[in-house]
Amino acid sequence: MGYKSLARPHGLSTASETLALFTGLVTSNSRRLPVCSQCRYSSTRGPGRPQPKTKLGETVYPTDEWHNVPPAIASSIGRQLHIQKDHPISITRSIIESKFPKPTYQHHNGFVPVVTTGQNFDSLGFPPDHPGRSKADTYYVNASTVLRTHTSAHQLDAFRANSSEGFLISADVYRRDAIDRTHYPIFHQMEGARVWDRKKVPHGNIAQAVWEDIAKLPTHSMIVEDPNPPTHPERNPLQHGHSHDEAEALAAHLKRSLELMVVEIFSRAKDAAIATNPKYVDEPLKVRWIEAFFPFTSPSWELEIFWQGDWLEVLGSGVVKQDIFEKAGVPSQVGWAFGIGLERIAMLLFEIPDIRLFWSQDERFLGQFKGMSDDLHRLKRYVPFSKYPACYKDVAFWLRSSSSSAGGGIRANAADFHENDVMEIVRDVGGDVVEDVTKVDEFTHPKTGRKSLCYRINYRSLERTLTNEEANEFHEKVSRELVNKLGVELR
Ligand code: FA5
Ligand code: MG
Repeated sequence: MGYKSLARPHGLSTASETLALFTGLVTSNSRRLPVCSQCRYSSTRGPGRPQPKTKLGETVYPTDEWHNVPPAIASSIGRQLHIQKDHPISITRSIIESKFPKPTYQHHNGFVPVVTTGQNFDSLGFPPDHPGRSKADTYYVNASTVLRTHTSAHQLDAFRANSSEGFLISADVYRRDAIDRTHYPIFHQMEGARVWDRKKVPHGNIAQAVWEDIAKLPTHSMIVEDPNPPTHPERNPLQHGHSHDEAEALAAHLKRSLELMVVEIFSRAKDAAIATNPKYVDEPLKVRWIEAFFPFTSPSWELEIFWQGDWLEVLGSGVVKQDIFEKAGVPSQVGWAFGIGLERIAMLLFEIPDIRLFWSQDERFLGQFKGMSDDLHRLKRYVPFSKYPACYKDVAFWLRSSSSSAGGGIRANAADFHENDVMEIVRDVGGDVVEDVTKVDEFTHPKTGRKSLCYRINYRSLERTLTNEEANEFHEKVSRELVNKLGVELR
């Protein structure tokens, strides 16, 4: 969802957003609909007509014009790869959990993915016009209910429960996103947090208490690039009410805790590589902290790991905004939080080359991890069973000019076109047979002002060789759906 790249600084949440947190029914200004928040009947629906509904997992939810959960996503709810025995996502979760042990950290793995917009956005101070709230980025069940886009949706509730100094929440999250080998519309995150209470630490000295806890953590010898100061007035501001010493101590505890987790993952990855290939030669590990922005932390950072020739972002983190502790009824607490992508870590750990593999039910994939949940010290790298040929096909189309009147459905004129709509159509038609989708051309006609786009789709099954006829069939259907659903004109 690019919370960092799309996000921008904002003020504290308004009274109506705070209310939304409790009711889960108030929607932001930009999304205000003619919907009665009591009965949830839209004025566009006549009286007596049945309210449309959808079943997700075991629960039936009312839907409205915000509903955009496609069947392929709805039917994957409940797979819960993060708790499936011997699944690499679940193994990865267990290893990370071992570095954040009980009772300091409580571990939660069963939170339901359907949450309110209050939980997913308002509670975290997302401004009403934040792009992450758009239907282009988020799966809406109805105007006030979404499939969580991140595990941070449970932060405020966990702080309110206040049942331990720290917690880990692992769960499936959902985003309308790009298609490539490190992005998938369903993935798994782990949220982590650690708090200290001003009223409980000696003399209220948070910085000292945190430094004492840092001294209890092991050290490590991994080389970490971290060129920036803990806070920066414009790029990474200190929060009002926090001293520089406090922010520095919290940053140091957060970073050491997460670095120790990375060291653990890589030492296991190395053992797994040697178990698979005794002649394996280790490559030097490169990690770096970079400054980031999230509406719910300040200062904030992302951690990147150099992997297969490129920097791969694995987590976002920061010092929790005091506003959240206040809303949670624990204003004397301060702390840090992080959100990590479990697929990305599992890909590093087992050298799994494509994120789609995690959804495979093929024994040639799943069979390779048998028994590992019970013995986390006996990991082996994934051995690709085959690489089937790629089949590239291009589709080029004109968007409607902004002035042309649009009919029903999503209509792609230049102003409201969103690339994620293309991604979803491709995904709906091709499913996991699509490896990636990239934009290869874009131009605007100098006379008519119309915009043309060209996307290249790579059809490649993980499990078998596709025939050219099959790929053509997928591609023709994609082209038809682009016309039907987006109203584009094929070139
Ligand atoms: C977040 O989701 C924040 N909630 C993280 C956070 C938590 C920040 C607590 C501060 C405090 P972001 O959108 O960057 O941030 O996603 C976090 C991680 O999820 C990424 O670093 C990446 O590892 C993973 N991720 C994001 N999008 C995808 C995707 N489409 N497929 C697989 N993994 C993804
Ligand atoms: Mg990010």
